[in-house]
Amino acid sequence: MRHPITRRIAAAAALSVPLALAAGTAPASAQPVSGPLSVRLDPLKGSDASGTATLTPTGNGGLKVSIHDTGLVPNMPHAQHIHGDTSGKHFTCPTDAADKNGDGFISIEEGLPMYGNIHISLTTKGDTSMKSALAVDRMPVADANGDLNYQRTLKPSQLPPGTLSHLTDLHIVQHGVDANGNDKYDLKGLGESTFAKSAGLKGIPEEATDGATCGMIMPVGSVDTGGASTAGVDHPFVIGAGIAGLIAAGGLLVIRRRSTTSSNR
Ligand SMILES: [Cu+2]
Repeated sequence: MRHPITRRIAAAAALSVPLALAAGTAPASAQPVSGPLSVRLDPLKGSDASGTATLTPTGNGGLKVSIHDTGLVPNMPHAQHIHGDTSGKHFTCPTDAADKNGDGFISIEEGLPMYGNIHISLTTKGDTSMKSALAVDRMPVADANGDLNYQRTLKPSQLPPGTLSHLTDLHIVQHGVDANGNDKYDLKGLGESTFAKSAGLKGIPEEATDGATCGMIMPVGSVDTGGASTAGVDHPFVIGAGIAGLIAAGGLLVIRRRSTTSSNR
C-alpha cells in the first residue's frame, strides 16, 4: 500500500517508564480470563472514529487482538496502544473535560491522567513495548475510506506480567485525528505536537498524536461497573510521575524522514 507518510519514528533504547505508576499500590483481586473480551471503541473529543475490538486469550498464554474501525483519518497510520497497568488501579477513557486547553481534542498529556501509561504498543509487527509507542511505520494504516482492520496474536513474551489477569483494568486507545479536514496529519491542523515537542522532537503534527478512540476492555456481554478500583483517577502524584516518565521516554525517540513513500511493508 502506498501512503504519504514521510516520517518514521524509531525507538532507540529500552525504557523504564512504568515504574512510577507501578509503585505503591497493592494489587487488586485479579480475575482469570477464560473467554474473549470485547471493547467498544468510542470517539474521543473531536474525533469521528469508532470501532470494536476483541481480545481473545490463546491457549498458550498469548492474546489475540482484533480491531475494526471506521471514520479514522484515511491513508494515515494510527498509533494504538493498550493503556493502563496491572497493579489494580482503574484508569478510564478520558471525557471531554480532559481537554484542558480547549482546542477540541484530547492530547496525550491531557489523556494520560485518565487513560494511564502505555502498557502494550499494538504494532503490526516486531516490538510491542512502550518503546514502539510512536513507531508509526509499524502501526496500522487506515484505508482510503478511513476504515482500519487490525489483527495480531501477541506471544506470551509480549505480554507484561499480569496482563491476562488484569485485562479488564486495561483499555485500548487509538491516536490520529484530522482537525482541519484535509485528510492528513499536518501542522496546519493543530500545530506541533506539544508532547513530542516537550520531548525535544520537532515537526510532529499534534493531529498525529491526539486521541481518536478509546474503549474499556470488558467481558463479552457485561457492562462497565467501574472495575476493581477507582484509585487511579485520584492520585495526581502518581499521574504526574507517569507523564514525566513518558516525556523522558519520548526523548529517546529518533526521527528519520523518508524521502518518498514506502513501497511496501
Ligand atoms: Cu495510546
